[in-house]
This record gives sequence, C-alpha cells and structure tokens, in this order.
Amino acid sequence: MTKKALITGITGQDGSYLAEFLLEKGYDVYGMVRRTSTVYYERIQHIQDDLNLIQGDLSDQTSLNSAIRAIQPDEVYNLGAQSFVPTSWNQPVFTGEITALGVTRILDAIHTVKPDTRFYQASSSEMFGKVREVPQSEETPFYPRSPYGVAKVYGHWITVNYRESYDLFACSGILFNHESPRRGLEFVTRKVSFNVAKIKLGLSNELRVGNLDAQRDWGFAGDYVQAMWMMLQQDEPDDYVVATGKTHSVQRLLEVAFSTVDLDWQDYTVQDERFMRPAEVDLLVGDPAKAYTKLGWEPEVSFEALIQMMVEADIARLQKDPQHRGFTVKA
Ligand code: NAP
Ligand code: G4F
Repeated sequence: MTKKALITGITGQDGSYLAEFLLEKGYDVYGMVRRTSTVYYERIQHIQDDLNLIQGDLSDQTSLNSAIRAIQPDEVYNLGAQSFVPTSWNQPVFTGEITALGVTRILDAIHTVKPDTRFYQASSSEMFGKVREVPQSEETPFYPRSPYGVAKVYGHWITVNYRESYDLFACSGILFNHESPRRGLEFVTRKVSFNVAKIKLGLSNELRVGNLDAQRDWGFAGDYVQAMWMMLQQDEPDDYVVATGKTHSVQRLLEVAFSTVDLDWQDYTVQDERFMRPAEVDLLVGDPAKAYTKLGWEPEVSFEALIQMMVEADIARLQKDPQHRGFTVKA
C-alpha cells in the first residue's frame, strides 16, 4: 500500500526538500499550508501538481484534527515553525504559540485521531544555546538563549512526553544549521550568498552583517531531510543529533563565499550593530555519532561545496532577473 505522509511547513526550505524526497520514495505527500491573501509557493512550485495541499495552521487545533482525520497519515513531519531567531525576541508569544504549543496541538491530534501515526519533530541545536559541552550530543543538557530556543526545548520535551505517556512513535531530530539555495534570505548563509552574487554582478557594493565570531555547524538541507525519514523507519522511536561535526565562524563563511567569486570579503563587508543579538549562541558543533551508527546517515555535501552551490545559484537567479528578491523580502 502506498504510504501517506503529512508535512507541516511544506512551503519552507526543509519542507520542499523533504517533499521531493518522499515523492521519489513513492509516498502520497500531503502538505499543510496557511491561508494567505496571495498564494505563492515558490519552493514547491515545481512539484505542486504531485502534492496534496490542505489548509491548516499550527495555532488551530480544529484544522489539525481535521487534517489527521481526512488524511489518515502513516507519517507526520512537523516542520512548521516561526523559525527565525531574531524575530523570536520581537514576537515571543507568537513564537511560543507556533513553535512550542503547535507541537502539542499536532501531537494531540495524532493521539486523539490516529495514534499509530509515526511523528517527527523538528528540534534544533538552538536548544543547546550557551553550550554545556563540546561537541553537543543527545545527552548534552539544554541552555537555550532565545525565545525561539526556549520554544524548541518545549517542543522537544512534549514530543518525548507524548512518546512516554501514550506510547506514540514520536522522534525528535536535533538538527544543526542546514542551508541551501532555498534558504530564506534573512538567515546568514543565504544573506551572504545573495549579497556576494549581487556584488559580483555589480548590483551592490556592500554587505552588512552582525557577529563575525559566532560559530555554526553548517550542513546541506538536502542531506538532512533524509535523516528525518530514516528516524521514522526504525523499530523504536528515539532522538538523534544530525550535524556534520565541523564548525566554522561567520567570518570563515564570508571568506569562502567571496573567494568563490575571486573577491576579498574585507573590501565589501561592514559590521552593523543592528544585526547583533541580545543573547548569542557562540559555538555550535554537533556529534552525529548516533545518527551514523544507528541510522547509517552521514552528510555528503561539505561546507565549502555548500557555500559555492549557494553563491552560484544566486548568481544564476540574478542573471536571469536582476530584481530578484530571493524567497523572502526581509534581508
Ligand atoms: P522555514 O524555511 O522558515 O519554514 C518554516 C515553515 O513553517 C514554512 O512552511 C511556514 O509557512 C511554516 N509555518 C510558519 N508558521 C506556521 C503556522 N502557524 N502553521 C503552520 N505552518 C507554519 O524553516 P526551515 O529552515 O525549513 O526549518 C524547518 C523546521 O526545522 C522548523 O521547525 C525549524 O525551526 C527547524 N529547524 C531548522 C533548522 C535549519 O537550520 N534550517 C535547524 C534546526 C531546526 P509559510 O510559508 O506560510 O510561512
Ligand atoms: O543564520 P542564522 O540566523 O541562524 P541561527 O540563528 O543559527 O538559527 C538557524 O539555525 C537553527 C539551528 O541551530 C535553527 F533552529 C533556526 O530555525 C535557524 O534555522 O544565524 C547564524 C549566526 C548567528 O550567530 C548570528 O548572530 O550568524 C550570526 N550572524 C552574523 N551576522 C547573522 C548575521 N545572522 C543573521 N541572520 N544575519 C546577519 O547579518
């Protein structure tokens, strides 16, 4: 029988890669989309005819119960969230509603309507925040540094709790930063790749960024969605860190991105206070040993190849359309 999967957050970066991956595996793929006055699903345009899109919202219990009842999914991937860390200081309550309580709502819909559904929760390395050890593994205690990180800790523990309370097959993937040419423009890798492309093409001459010293463990989103699926194919539900095990500073990101187009980052980069955060996560580096040994997962795309891929994709886009604004208007 053809398996059915429901993805919340299908219009986002990960949702689009996961949808492609599940379609290739032969799934019937359902995606939850929010009602908007203008319908524009740029990341899934190319596969939209193969998807079943249904309206719903993580703030609305009725819509979640109805979705589970109508679809009767074998697997649910909860990728929907307010996912941008700085926004979480401006909209902490909204972030909690969607990124934290939204997880309870979808888990409860599954528990009430179809408890044999397998569930994936998109947890985050932001939960480690002010890190208690290096590298961070499934055993590392959490110390979140933003309302987003706090909301993700709640989402993580409620997933564990529903697994232990109701015997749900619920897994939490603690994913470190993963990027792609489909990344939103507000995140630092895409902000850099997009602006490097503009500078190279003579459309701009400056890039303003915040903290250059922050270090992240950056991987490729296309690799990471495979780990999500692998978690739901195991005999037992569990939690897994998904990371490359290597970390790089924002400054190194700039060096690599500018060198891709034979430019020197120092000639174009300006540090701007506006992009500094009230509390920073200084160093993230994951230990993916459990994902490697138990799931057989390992990343394929290196940091350098990822950044090159992103810069090249942005150059191609801007050559086609110099007015291109990326996937989001907020830079
Ligand atoms: P993204 O590109 O920002 O996508 C977020 C998705 O959530 C969008 O489809 C968005 O829909 C949807 N969404 C927002 N509010 C919603 C609501 N109220 N109800 C239903 N859906 C809603 O994020 P991403 O990078 O793909 O990340 C996917 C998930 O993984 C998120 O939960 C994120 O927090 C988590 N995560 C990401 C990373 C990473 O490095 N990318 C690392 C760890 C964890 P609209 O298009 O309508 O806005
Ligand atoms: O790209 P970022 O905005 O990603 P951040 O905050 O690490 O969050 C992303 O990864 C998380 C996983 O750890 C996800 F859970 C979350 O949903 C999201 O996908 O910032 C990365 C680093 C930060 O330390 C930030 O201070 O880059 C630093 N940075 C320096 N200049 C900047 C900038 N970040 C942004 N967004 N813009 C800048 O100009």
